[in-house]
Amino acid sequence: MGQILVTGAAGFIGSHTTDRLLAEGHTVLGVDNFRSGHRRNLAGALTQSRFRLAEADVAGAGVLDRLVAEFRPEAIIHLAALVSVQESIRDPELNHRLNVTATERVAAAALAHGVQRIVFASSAAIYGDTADLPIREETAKAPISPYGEAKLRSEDILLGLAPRGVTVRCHRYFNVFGPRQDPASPYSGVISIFERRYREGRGVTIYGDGRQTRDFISVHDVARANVIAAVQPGITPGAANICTGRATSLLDIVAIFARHYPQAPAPRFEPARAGDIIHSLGSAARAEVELGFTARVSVADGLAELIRVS
Ligand code: UD2
Repeated sequence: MGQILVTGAAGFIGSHTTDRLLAEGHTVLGVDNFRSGHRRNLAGALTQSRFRLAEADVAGAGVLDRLVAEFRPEAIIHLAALVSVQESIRDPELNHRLNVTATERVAAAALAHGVQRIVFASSAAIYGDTADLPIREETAKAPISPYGEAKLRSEDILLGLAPRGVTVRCHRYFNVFGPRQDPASPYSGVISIFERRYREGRGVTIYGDGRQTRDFISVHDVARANVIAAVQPGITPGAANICTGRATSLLDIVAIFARHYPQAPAPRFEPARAGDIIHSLGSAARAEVELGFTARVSVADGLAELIRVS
């Protein structure tokens, strides 16, 4: 069993990844500054002796270096980030610090202390708005936000470590959903917003005609992909989409919620948001070949679970 360091461990994806590592018997050092993560997400992890939590800013000079020197992980799963695309537009400097400088710290600490693997939270945002669907990894990279640019730059930094013996896997997540996703902002993931509104008996708002589609992937599948990339022997370095390869429309999502909440008010329709893309869909083929990873949780099952635990 391995020693794995998880940055952003108290976040949405980080906490599920931590839970899965612990369930598989690994020892985990979680690092989080609680900027967007929450201690409550680690309630289960904190009861386990194989888990330790460090409250620290991974972008800070020397911070990660000290933690890695002491913990000696075999792998780092780097999920700490500024996660809001809107915030990256408002504050590009903060975006750079949290999404690029932090990655540089991860790379430097890995090299200095012989970490064998890095798994990195990249994003479909590196592709920008492309009409060429499904999006394969070879598709041109044309990010349209500082967030997407920083994720692409971070991939380059980390994949550049290959000649120095570090196996890096970059995971380009599509639209991740599931328990612990924060519905607080209007720009939070649509499923987290809809779940809360249905639970509270309020109707949802659909921007556009509802026929827009996304490749929604359960956070449980994402956590499983992260763990495979961190611990499975014989993984080759590289980048792959982490997606389902299936398109689901907002009307499909609303229909599923309506089965669980038959009394809910009908959705309100408003004009599409400026800059909204109509369709996003990934090709899941490369992750299957390179990681042996295929998403297992259907949107219907994922929503049923989300509704049950929320
Ligand atoms: C992602 C980013 C977003 C922006 C966009 C660029 C997230 C959560 N969002 O948006 O910040 O960078 O990519 O392409 O990472 N919607 C509704 N009602 C609501 C909320 C959303 O109809 O209450 C729509 C929204 O207009 C969009 C769809 O739902 O058409 C999905 O929205 P999303 O923000 O969950 O995901 P996405 O991929 O559009």
